[in-house]
Amino acid sequence: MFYALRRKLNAFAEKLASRAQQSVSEKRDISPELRAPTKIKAFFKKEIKLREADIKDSILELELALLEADVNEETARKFCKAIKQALLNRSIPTDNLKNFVRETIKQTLKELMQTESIDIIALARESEKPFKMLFLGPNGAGKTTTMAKLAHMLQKDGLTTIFAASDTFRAASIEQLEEHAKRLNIRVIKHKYGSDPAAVAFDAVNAAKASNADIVMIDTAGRQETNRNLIEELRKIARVVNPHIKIFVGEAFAGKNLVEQAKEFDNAIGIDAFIITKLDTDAKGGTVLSLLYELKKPILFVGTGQAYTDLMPFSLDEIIERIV
Ligand SMILES: Nc1nc2c(ncn2[C@@H]2O[C@H](COP(=O)(O)OP(=O)(O)O)[C@@H](O)[C@H]2O)c(=O)[nH]1
Ligand SMILES: [Mg+2]
Repeated sequence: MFYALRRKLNAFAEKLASRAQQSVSEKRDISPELRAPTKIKAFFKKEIKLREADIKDSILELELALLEADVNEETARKFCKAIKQALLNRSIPTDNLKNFVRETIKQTLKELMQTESIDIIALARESEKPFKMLFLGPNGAGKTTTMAKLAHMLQKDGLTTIFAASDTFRAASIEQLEEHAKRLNIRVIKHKYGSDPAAVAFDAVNAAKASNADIVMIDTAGRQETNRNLIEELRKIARVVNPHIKIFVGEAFAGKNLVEQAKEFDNAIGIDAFIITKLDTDAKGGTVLSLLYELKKPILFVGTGQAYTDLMPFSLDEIIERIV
């Protein structure tokens, strides 16, 4: 038993190390290549201003790095423009030029993606009971799994959850939720397949009130494409139970499509925050940057595997570090 666990841990550590190695070696070189006039100035002065020609190649490499990480084209171009301005308008210390440029790039990216932050555990604690969370997003993104992970996390904080099986559309969705619930000792409110998801959510809220549960998590169906019926369904749930927070769950590697879907959901229903799943896969995470920039909503957590404990706080620094 002990050795099996040790082996598992070692294998995991190796996997992490090889991924870190890979991402470092795969990074593009975004160092500036000083042209003659700037080079000469740099020789004599403590600080210099870069010229467009000095950073042309770095900016191109940066744009490629962003595109390779799945940042969408338009967003990548906007990022590069802002970074170019930041670099051209600044005095750069000549003894630390490469580092300074890299840090300026990272800092500018960070500023472009700044959002408010939400402490969901504190919110849930302070809220009137039950705190109602609506989960939405495309099919297979990880909504149901993420709900289970989050309920597990909140459980450790002493908060009790009730699940609403409001995905009454996809085959086996109710059983999947019940399976998680059984393992975590959580109550599920369900109706039959094909029934009204809003009625399930309504019942779950009442059940929570009756049993003094802290939180209701409402699972919903996703379709491959956003579809009018789905949007209407979600709107109805939102109208009937008036959730405190609407969380869009999306996969890290879904790319441009995900940003478009998130925008559609946001326009139709209003999204308050994101959870991004599958960051343990090969996805570099550029989708996250596009989402943050285009929708300006906080990312509550990221999913990093299939276990209940694979739900981590989001770190913008870490994502940027993967790319530049
Ligand atoms: N590797 C990995 N797989 C995940 C993660 N989150 C969810 N999954 C898997 O993605 C698949 C779809 O998840 P599910 O919760 O059913 O998605 P839903 O259709 O949005 O409810 C399942 O096999 C999950 O185990 C994650 O962070 N990492
Ligand atoms: Mg599901």
